Amino acid sequence: MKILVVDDDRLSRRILEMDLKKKGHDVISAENGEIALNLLKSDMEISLVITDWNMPVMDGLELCRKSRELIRKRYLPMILLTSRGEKEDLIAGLNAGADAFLSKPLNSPELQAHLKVVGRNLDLEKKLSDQIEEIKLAHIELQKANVKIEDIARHDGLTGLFNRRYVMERLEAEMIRSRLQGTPLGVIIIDIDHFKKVNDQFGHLMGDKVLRETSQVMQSNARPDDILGRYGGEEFLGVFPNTVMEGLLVIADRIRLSVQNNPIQLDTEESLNIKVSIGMACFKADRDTSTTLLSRADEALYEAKKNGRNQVCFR
Ligand code: GH3
Ligand code: MG
Ligand code: MG
Repeated sequence: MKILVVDDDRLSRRILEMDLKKKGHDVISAENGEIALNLLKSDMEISLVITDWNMPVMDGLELCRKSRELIRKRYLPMILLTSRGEKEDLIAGLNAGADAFLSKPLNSPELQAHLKVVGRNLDLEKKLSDQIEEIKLAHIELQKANVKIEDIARHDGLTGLFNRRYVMERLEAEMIRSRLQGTPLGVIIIDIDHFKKVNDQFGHLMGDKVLRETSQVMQSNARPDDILGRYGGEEFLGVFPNTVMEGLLVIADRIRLSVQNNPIQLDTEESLNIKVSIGMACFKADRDTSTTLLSRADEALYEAKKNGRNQVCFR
C-alpha cells in the first residue's frame, strides 16, 4: 500500500514511517493537514492516510473532513492517531470521516491489525470496481450486438438492400411526414423482365447473382434519402421522399437504363442482358393509404409488362 503519514512531531512520524516501511509499504509523509491534503490532490495512488489529531495549520479532524469532500470516487481509508479516549472524541473523529483510531504511543500489533482490515476493504473495493468495469464492457458489447442485429433485421440477406418489412415501415413514416409537411412522395416498383428464364437457362445460382448485381446497379442510382428494398422475389420497391412525378420519372428511367447497360457476366465468356419494367405512383396525401398507393404502382407495372416490358409506366 502507498500510505500517507501525517504528524507534526518529527520523531513519531519517523517511527511510524519506519514501522510501515519495514512491513513493505510505500510511505510518504506530511507535517500537517494542509500539506497532506495537497499531496492527496496530486497523488491518486495513496490508498491509506494515518494522521495525527493535533497539528498546527490544519489538524487531523479537518484533514479527514476535507479529504472526504475531495475524494468521492474511491474509498480512502483514514486512521486517526490519538491519545484521546473519550467517547465524544471518538464520535467527533468518526463524524469527521475517520474509519478507525490508533492510540498513541503507537502499538505495532494494533497498527498491523488495522492495516489488515484496510487491506481487506481495499481488496473488496478493487473486486467491485473490476466487476463494474466488466459490466460496462459487457454493456458496450451488447449495444454493438444490438446495432448489428438491428442492421441484419432491416436488410435482405441476398441483395443487401432493405427488406420488405423495413421499406414498408419507412413508407408509412414517409407518408406521415409528407402529410404533415406537404412534401411530395413517390414510389416505384421494379420487376426484372423474364427473370424465370434466367433461372431456367442458367440455374438458380446465376439467378441469385443477377438479383445481387441488379440491386447494386439500382442502389447506385438512388440518392442517400431514397429508400430501396427487395419487395419480393425479383421485385423491388423504392420510396422517394421529396420527389415530384417528373423527378420520379427521371430516377425510374435512369434505373431502367442503368440495368440495361450493365450486362451480367456469365461463367462462360458471355454476358447476360437484364431489363426491368417499372411502375410508379405519387402519394395523394388526402386519400392514399400505403395499400392504395402501392396498388396504383402495381397497376402501372402491369401496364409496363403488358406494353412490352423494359419501360416505365405511371398511374
Ligand atoms: P415477368 O417479365 O413477367 O416479370 O416474368 P418473370 O419471369 O420475371 O416473372 P415470374 O414471376 O414468372 O418469375 C419470377 C421468378 O423469380 C420465379 C422465381 O423462381 C424466381 N425467384 C424468386 N426469388 C428468387 C431468388 O431469391 N433467387 C432466384 N434465383 N430466383 C428467384
Ligand atoms: Mg415478379
Ligand atoms: Mg419479373
